[in-house]
Amino acid sequence: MRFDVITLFPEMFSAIQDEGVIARGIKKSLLSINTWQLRDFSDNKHRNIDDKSYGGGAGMVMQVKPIRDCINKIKQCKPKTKVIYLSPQGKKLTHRLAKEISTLDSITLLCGRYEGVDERVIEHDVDMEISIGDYVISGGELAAMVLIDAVSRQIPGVLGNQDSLNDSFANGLLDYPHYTRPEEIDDQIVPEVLLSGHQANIDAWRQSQAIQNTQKKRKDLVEK
Ligand code: 4H6
Repeated sequence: MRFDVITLFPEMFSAIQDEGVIARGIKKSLLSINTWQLRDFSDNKHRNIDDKSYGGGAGMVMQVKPIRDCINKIKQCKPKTKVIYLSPQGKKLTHRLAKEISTLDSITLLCGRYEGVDERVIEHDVDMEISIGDYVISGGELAAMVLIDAVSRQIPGVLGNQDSLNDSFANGLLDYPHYTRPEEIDDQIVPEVLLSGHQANIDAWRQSQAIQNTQKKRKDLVEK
């Protein structure tokens, strides 16, 4: 999978490219991230890509021309790329949606700043508007990085083992509790079954804990 990212802050993406799961995926050539500085598509010497909002108000709006030119440039190389705009108005990102996106060959992520992009970009150039949750953040970059991480983990071979199969949500449930050494600390002990060596009992206990956890912490997931 190739991610092309359109942003005013390409340096932010070093946060996910230099270490961790995504860095490993890049090393194995299972994925690549290409950033595009939107200011390079400005048509003026100040490198502006935004202007005042029609109708008034304080905020600035990202203009159509630089964004459209940048997308068209990416499409010269990847004509079938799906353009995703990260915004609070988008369809909510879930495990299921991340998995669907992970089957695509090329994704272009458009990161908004200011008040977002001119609506005509959404109408004409954007294939899918996605939100990472019902809250506002200062720019689309962090949302794009969340999407890149969640999608990349679903690409076969990106995770060392195939533990994504056991992720919370992969089976519609939350995770079971985890313990490591020591067996006892400040009078808190590890559940006996985990020390028993009886794998069938351990699996059954974990499954039942996952169900109880989901009941207790996320009733909404159980009802669905
Ligand atoms: C598009 C439009 C994504 C992008 C407006 C982005 C939350 C999410 C942004 C804005 C985002 C999400 C700019 C509006 C800052 C508020 C960038 N916020 N905003 N939930 N912010 O996925 O002001």
